[in-house]
Amino acid sequence: MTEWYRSAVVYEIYVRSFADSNGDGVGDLPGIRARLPYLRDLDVDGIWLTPFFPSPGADHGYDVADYVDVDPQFGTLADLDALVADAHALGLRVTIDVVPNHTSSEHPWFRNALADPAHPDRARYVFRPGRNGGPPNNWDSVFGGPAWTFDEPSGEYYLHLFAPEQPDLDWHNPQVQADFEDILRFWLDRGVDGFRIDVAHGLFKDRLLRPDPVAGRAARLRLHRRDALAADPGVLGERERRRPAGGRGLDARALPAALAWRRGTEALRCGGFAWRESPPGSLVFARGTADETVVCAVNVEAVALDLPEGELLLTSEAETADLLPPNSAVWVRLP
Ligand SMILES: [Ca+2]
Repeated sequence: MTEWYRSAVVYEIYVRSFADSNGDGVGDLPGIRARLPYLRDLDVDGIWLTPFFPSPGADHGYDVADYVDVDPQFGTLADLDALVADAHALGLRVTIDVVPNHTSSEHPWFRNALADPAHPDRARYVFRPGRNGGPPNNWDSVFGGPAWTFDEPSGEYYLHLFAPEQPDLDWHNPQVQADFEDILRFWLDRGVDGFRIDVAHGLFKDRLLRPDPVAGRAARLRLHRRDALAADPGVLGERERRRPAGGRGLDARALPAALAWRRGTEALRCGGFAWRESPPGSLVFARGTADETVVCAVNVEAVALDLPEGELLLTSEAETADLLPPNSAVWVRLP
């Protein structure tokens, strides 16, 4: 298998809004398919489709009720097959979201788990008795509040790192691991080239569910992760494209130039990755080869920071001088 994804520029498509083929006001798979030539002309290597699976929509499709089907508002499995075939004919890879940290509370597994505490599907989730009249531990939901919801009929709590409608799966359970092997195989057999794994960093919880010594950490981690994502040029281009004309930073006309810059920078195509020391409120990482090192600095705080020394390659702010403005990012080639 080739490791095409290591240097690929992937265009994220939010399925609901990208292109509506039938005029019902909701983006859909046939709409994306019709615009594949436009995406090829942007010179990207592939696309990433956000979740299009049947879902009640508690978290924009990141609450999946059926992992191996297409939500009717977005199309059908046949539409997906046609999209993949056309993309491949144009030389575009197709990656799709897989959401393995949690299911929808409407997934049949969770319905079974709630309906009967003795049902084997209950072991796919994390149900625990409370402690001292409260939840099993002090973990917070990324969306705010406790990461536990009380299931009154059984007298136990269930874990959800996100919304209560997104119960977490127990990845220590081999059945869950086998379930997702089957799900990945289903889509690979349909020709999908790869997956973007949602919440990949959070699948395996501490088996002992020990308390977090830093209360409230989940919400802060999320804030920083979002800003770090925006620091990647491939993502930055898409983010900036959505800004209205006349807004600050890059716009659609700058995207091909940003992609060309990325392809021409050896350190970004095949360099290693390392975090660097950085002041509080900032993130700095480097990618480099023996000949070249580029550094990305992200300022997530409200104060301006000194720019790294070197040649300024790309910035999210037009006015960057010697300081990195609040809520901005730069790429710098080190001398
Ligand atoms: Ca539509």
